[in-house]
Amino acid sequence: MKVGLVGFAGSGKTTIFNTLTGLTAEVGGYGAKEKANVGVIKVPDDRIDQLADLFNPKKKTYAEISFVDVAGPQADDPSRSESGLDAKLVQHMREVDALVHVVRAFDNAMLLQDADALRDINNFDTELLLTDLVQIENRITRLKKEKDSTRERELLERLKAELEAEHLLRDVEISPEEVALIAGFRFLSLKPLLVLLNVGEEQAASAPAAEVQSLAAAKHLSLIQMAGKTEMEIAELAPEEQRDFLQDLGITETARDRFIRAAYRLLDLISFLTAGEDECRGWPIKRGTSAQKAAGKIHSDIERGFIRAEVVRIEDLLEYKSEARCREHGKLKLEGKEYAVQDGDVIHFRFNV
Ligand SMILES: Nc1nc2c(ncn2[C@@H]2O[C@H](COP(=O)(O)OP(=O)(O)OP(=O)(O)O)[C@@H](O)[C@H]2O)c(=O)[nH]1
Ligand SMILES: [Mg+2]
Repeated sequence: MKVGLVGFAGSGKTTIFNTLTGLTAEVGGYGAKEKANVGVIKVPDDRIDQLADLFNPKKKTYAEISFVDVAGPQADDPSRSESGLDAKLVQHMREVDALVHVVRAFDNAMLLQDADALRDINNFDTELLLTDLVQIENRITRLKKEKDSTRERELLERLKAELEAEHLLRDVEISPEEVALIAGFRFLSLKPLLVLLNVGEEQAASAPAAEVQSLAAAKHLSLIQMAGKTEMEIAELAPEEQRDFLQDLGITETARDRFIRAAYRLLDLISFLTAGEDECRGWPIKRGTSAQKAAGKIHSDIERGFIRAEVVRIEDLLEYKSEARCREHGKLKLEGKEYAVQDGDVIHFRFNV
């Protein structure tokens, strides 16, 4: 899963990037377009460790989340509305599966404007919307020149009207076939978006402000709150020390763990597992993914030659200690292509080569 940390200059993207990745990229650039920060984390999963205790594999492989953090536009730059978002920033945003909008909710004397989460959430969404609108208009002009009046043009005209009515594409009803038709555009306002409120230390353990919660609810946005700077300092400590500092703040879970849960919820991800002497591994997939499609995560050959999935529940495998004993106790199920894979299924795929 690839996530982009986006938002206005000085909102704390690089600070959050450091908190989540444990890296030490330089903060305080204030919109200076230095190169993007890139980092990867492994998603902790006890179930992989438990399987590894059973199978003694050569390697354990956890799911990964990769982050890209690019300097943001100035929140108070009046020329921005004409020039739009920086092309390089847009390019980075196109490539990710989800956007995390880091919103400044702490005061900072270096910045002219006071913190105003509602303003920034609305303004950033408008930037996404305008970027999509320009892209759609360019494409429609092109199709008109080619005297093209296909399904694509009809759909783009409809989406254009929605954007002009200030509806973000993520809020517009688009059928799966239509989604496939426009997938190549990688529209920004269609991407799942998580709002990350970056607050001062004194609010580290409190819930997001009521008015921000209402806005998020009205806009169907997921919301998470973090005291970025404090949690970055904590993330730099040894794990044993981290717990004490978090407890003092009234927080029970690290910023990273909270973030991972929010990201999985946002993208509606679950994990199935594979286990053997070579490797024990977790595979994130969207909830409801069919067994055949899930097989494709491992290798396209397995998807193509899919015969069946042999499925045991992780609890049963841990209890009976082997697939053979699970089979003896009726705990191994044979499932076909269409089976909707469940979180915690341990799967062995049978396929033709
Ligand atoms: N008080 C406080 N300061 C913070 C917090 N998060 C970031 N800062 C400070 O705000 C300034 C900007 O933080 P950055 O993480 O560099 O912001 P950014 O979003 O990466 O900014 P650009 O890359 O310039 O777009 C730095 O001086 C940080 O130390 C926070 O939660 N509380
Ligand atoms: Mg930065």
